[in-house]
Amino acid sequence: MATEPDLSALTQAFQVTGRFDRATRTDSGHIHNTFVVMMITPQGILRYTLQHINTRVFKDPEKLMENIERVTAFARQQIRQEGGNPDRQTLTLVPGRDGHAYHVTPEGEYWRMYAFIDGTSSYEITDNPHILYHAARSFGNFQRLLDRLPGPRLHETIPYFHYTPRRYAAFEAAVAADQAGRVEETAAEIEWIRQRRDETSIIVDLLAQGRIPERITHNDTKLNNVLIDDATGEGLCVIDLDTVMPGSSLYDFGDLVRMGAATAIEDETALEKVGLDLTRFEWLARGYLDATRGFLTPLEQAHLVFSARLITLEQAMRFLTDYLNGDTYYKVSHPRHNLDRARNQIKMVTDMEDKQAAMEAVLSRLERAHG
Ligand code: GN1
Ligand code: MG
Repeated sequence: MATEPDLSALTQAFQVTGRFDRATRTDSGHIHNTFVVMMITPQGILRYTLQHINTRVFKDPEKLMENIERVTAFARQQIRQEGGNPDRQTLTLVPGRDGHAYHVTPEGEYWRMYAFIDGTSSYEITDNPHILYHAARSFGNFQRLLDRLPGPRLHETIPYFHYTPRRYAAFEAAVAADQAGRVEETAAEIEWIRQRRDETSIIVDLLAQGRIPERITHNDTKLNNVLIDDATGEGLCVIDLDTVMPGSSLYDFGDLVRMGAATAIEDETALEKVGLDLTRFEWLARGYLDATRGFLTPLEQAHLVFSARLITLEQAMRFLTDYLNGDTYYKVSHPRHNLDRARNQIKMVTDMEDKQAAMEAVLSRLERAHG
C-alpha cells in the first residue's frame, strides 16, 4: 500500500448498508492492513472490517478467498444446524458489488470486507483462567468442526507454512547470504538455533509417515484470534482465517501455548519477564482437551508439550531470518524489532525446555482426571 487508500471509495465497492462515516486503522497483525469502517444507517452506526490483503505474503489471494468462502459457508451451516447464531459465531464475508468475495482495485490491490461482530473482546495476553479456557476450547472446536468439511483439500495459502525444516533451511540461507550485514551481531542466537536443528523435523516426519493425521487447522492460533463474547465470557468466534489449510493439530496447540501461556507479549524486551506460566498452560490445555477428547490420536496427545516448544523455536527462527534478510516480511516499528522478538522467543523456548517435565505432569493429571 504505497499511498493512503481512499477508504470511502473502497467501502462502496462492497455490498454495504448505510452511508460511509469514517474508517480507522487498527494496529493488530503483522501482515495485513486492517480498518474498521463506520456506516450511518437509520438504525444507528453499523461497523465493518475492511482489510487490504498482503499479496507479498499471500501470493494467490483468489485461492485464499476461495478457502475462506468455503470454510465460513460450512461453519455457518453447521452452526445453524446446532441452533447457534451464525452471524456471531463465524465470520461473515461482505461480497463486492461484482459478487466476488473480494474487491480488486484498478492497480491490482486486493481488499476484502467482513461484518463487524459487536459486543466482543479479544486478548493479546491474560492470566484470566476463564478466558484462557474458552479461547483454547474454541480452537479445539474449530478443528473438530472443520474435520467434517466436505469437498477437495483446501488450498495451501502459504506453502510449507509450518514445515519447520524449511524454516530452518530459510534461516541457514539467510545466514549464508547475510543480506543486511547482521550475522556477526547475532552469532549467539544463530548458534543457539543450530543446536536445535534435529528437533525441527519431528512433527513433519510423523505426518509424512502417516503416524499422525493431516487435518484442517487454523495455523495462527494466537489468543486474540478468538473473540470472547462480552455477554457470556465464552469463546464466540475464531477469526483470522488466512492460514486455515491442511496441517497438524499439534502446530495449533503449540502456537496457542506459545502466546497464551506466555507471561509477556512477543515484543517484550525485558527478558526476565518472559517465560511460560504453568497455570495459564493448564487452563489452555483444559480447554483444548475438553474440545478434542476422543478426537486427537494418542500420538498427537503425546507430542502436545513438544509442539509448543517446536513452534516457538520456529517463530524464533522466522523472526531472526527476517532480521538477517533486512526486515522484508513482518511489519517492524524499529530496526531491531525482529531481533528483539527473536530473543524473546528464544527465552520462551529455554523456559519451556526447563519446564518440560512440569508441563507433561499437567497433561497427565488432566488425562487421569478423565480416566
Ligand atoms: C503473523 O499477522 P499476524 O499477527 O496474524 C504470522 C504468524 C506469526 C505471527 C507472530 C501469515 O501473524 O504466523 O505467528 O505473525 N502470520 C503469517 O506474531 O505469517
Ligand atoms: Mg494471522
